[in-house]
Amino acid sequence: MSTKIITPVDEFADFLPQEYKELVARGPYRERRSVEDLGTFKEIIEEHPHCAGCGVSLGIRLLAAALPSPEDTLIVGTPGCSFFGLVQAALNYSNTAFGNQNAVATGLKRMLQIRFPHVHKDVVVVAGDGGIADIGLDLTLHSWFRREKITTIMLDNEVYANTGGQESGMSRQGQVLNMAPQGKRFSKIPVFEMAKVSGCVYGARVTVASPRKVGRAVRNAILVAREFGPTYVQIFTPCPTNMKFPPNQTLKVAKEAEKDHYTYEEFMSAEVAAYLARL
Ligand SMILES: Cc1ncc(C[n+]2csc(CCOP(=O)(O)OP(=O)(O)O)c2C)c(N)n1
Ligand SMILES: [Mg+2]
Repeated sequence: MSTKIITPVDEFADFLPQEYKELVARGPYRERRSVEDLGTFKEIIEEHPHCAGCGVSLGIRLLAAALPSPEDTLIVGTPGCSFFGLVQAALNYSNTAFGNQNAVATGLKRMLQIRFPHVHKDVVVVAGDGGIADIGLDLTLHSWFRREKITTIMLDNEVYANTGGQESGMSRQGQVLNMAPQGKRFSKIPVFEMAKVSGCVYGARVTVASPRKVGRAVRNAILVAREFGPTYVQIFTPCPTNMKFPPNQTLKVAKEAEKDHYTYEEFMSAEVAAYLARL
C-alpha cells in the first residue's frame, strides 16, 4: 500500500506494458487529485468492461478521484458490477465473498492500525445496493454499531444489475425489472436513515449528476472515519441496461432523481461538524 508497489525496478522497467508505465508516470498517486482533475491523469489500467452509460463506472471514477490518500487506501468490494471497474482502477483493491465486505474491512482496518500506527491507512468499502442493503446488511450494521473506523460507499443502481435484473432492497416500490415482472412490492430500505441511528458519525446521499458533491462527500467521509468512526456515502448510479433508458441519459435520470427520491442530504455529529470546519 504505497507507491513502492507500483514502481518498477530499473532493470524491469523496459519490459512493462505501455499502459502500466503510464500508470506509474501519470497515475493518481503523486499529487493530490480531485474530481476537477478527472481526465488529466491515468485512472485505470485498461478500458473497463462496464456497459455504455453505466452509472456505477462513473461513481467509481468520481470516488477514486476524491480519495485523500490513494496510495494509502484499501478499497474492499464484493461481487457486483463495481467489481469490473475497481479491479482495473489504479487502486489497492480486495474483493470478498458476497456480503462480507464490512466484516473483512473491519479486520483489515484493525490490522493496518497495528502494523502502521503512525500512518492513516484508509479502508473504504465500495459495493452495490444488493451487497450492502440485502446480503451484507447485518455485517454492515454491526460494523457501524461497533464504531469501526471505516467508510462504506454504496453504489446504488436500485437493482441486482450484475446478475440480470433481480429486485434489491433498494429498488423502488412498483419498479418492474427483468426478474421482477410484477413490480417490487415494498419501498426502498432506508439504509441512509439506518446509518444515522446505527453509529455513523457522517453520512451523505448524492447522485452522479453532482460530481463535486460526490467528491466532497467521499473526502469528508474518509477524513472523518480516520478520527471518529464509521461513515457512509450513498451514491445513486443509474443503470441504463436494466432500467432500459438510453445510455446517454444517465446524468439526466440522476439529475431528475435529485428532485424526487434522491435529494441531497448530509448528516454529521456536532464534533464532526467542528472538525470539518477546522480543515
Ligand atoms: C453468496 C453469493 N450469492 C449470490 C451471488 C451472485 N451475485 C453476484 S453479483 C449479485 C448482485 C449484485 O447486486 P448489487 O450488489 O446491487 O451490485 P450491482 O451488480 O447492481 O452493481 C449477485 C446476486 C454471489 N456472487 N455470491
Ligand atoms: Mg445494484
